[in-house]
Amino acid sequence: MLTNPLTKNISKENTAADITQYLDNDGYQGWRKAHSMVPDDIINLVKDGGLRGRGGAGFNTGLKWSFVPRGEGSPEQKFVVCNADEMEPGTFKDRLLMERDPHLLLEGMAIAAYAIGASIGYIFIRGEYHLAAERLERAIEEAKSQGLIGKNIFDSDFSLEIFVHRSAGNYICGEETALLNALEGQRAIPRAKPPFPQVSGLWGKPTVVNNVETFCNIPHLVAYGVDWYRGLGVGQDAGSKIFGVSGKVKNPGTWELPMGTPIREIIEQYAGGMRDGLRLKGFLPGGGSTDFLGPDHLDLPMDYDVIGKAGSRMGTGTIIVLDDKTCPIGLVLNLTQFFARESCGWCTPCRDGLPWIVKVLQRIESGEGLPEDLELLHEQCKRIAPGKTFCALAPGAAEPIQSSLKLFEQDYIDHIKKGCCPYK
Ligand code: L3W
Repeated sequence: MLTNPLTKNISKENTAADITQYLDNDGYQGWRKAHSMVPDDIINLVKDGGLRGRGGAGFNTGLKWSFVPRGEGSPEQKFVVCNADEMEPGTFKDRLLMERDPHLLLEGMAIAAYAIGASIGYIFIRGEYHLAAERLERAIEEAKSQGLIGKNIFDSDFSLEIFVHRSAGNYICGEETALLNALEGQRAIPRAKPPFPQVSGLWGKPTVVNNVETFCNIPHLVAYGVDWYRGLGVGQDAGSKIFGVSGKVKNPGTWELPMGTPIREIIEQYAGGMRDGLRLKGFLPGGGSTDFLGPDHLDLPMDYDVIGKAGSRMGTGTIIVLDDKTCPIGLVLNLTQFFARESCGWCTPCRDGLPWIVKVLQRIESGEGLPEDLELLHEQCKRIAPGKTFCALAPGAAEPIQSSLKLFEQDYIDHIKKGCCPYK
């Protein structure tokens, strides 16, 4: 039975699946099957499959779809939106899917649109992803020419148009409500939730926003069913996942593996372990806005709740490895500079708090830190904790800072005591 549904069309030889290759490899079978089903049954199937959002938060996808109002009195116009604004530091999994197998994403979006009754879909894609955008635009034309999207699909009264929208930039556009504002041509600032987009989203209409990889899980889940899908995972969570590793490992990259794959296996077996002469000092399990874990956590399975209980988040599942010859404060400074730059400026703790943290980290890194700076950093992290800001950007930025203060406290102290960066 198929174990790599996300990457089965991706190989070294196959640089991008066109529609002929895609159809020859059972492409659009999930969509054909879904179209013969009652929409509520599709939503229940996705819910029971246990698919959790792959954009970072891990919310149950079918549950999200079930919040869209249906039946009499519900708005006629609904939207399905793909969050393809992949900008999380260290994260490069959606790019692979869009560049190499664009029809898989379109098929997943078509099923989602049919399930919630949407007739328009948007792919909101990071501006720098030129190749992915071009391949998606080509794939949309191919799918239209085969009657798989467009008007009166499979001779039914269901029609669906999908558009690629290139982002003008900024990480905050990956926050789903800022993304919707950006799509509407407004300033990309987050909206208050509730109401959630499923009820009031694009132009105030019910809208489902899912990440690229989340949509890509849908076609095979529908085609092969809940038991098969759940069986793909080897831990608590269902399905497979594109995991990745960056940092000073021998073989950085991405691999489709079962949910629940142990971290050690991903880093040592797939990423080839640390480069010669280096030791693993810690790692961020799922992108730059997650808490550091240490070598003691290497045997944990990559499952959302397990990583959550260990004090971090699985996030995007793309691990950033820190070695013992790289300055942890330099790494944290680099990440914080990114988040400070990408803040939309809407709320004060994020707009002013992150640049302040950058200043403190800079002076510690350059050897001009003061003993009281550690307490100051702890305080600042509390001021951008969840609930203190308008969206998850600043609380996410705080995660590597606060965890580095715990795990690598001695490094901070050494910088301050020695008056220089001991790694240089
Ligand atoms: C209805 C409720 N819906 C939650 C939905 C919500 C959203 C999803 C997750 O992002 C991390 C952040 C970044 N009724 C609901 C509900 N939902 N409760 O579930 O929601 P939430 O609030 O847990 O997380 P979030 O603030 O959306 C949390 C990262 O995700 N992030 C995402 C970026 C993704 C991309 C991408 O896919 N390309 O850029 C943005 O901030 O790491 O820490 O859909 O509506 N009671």
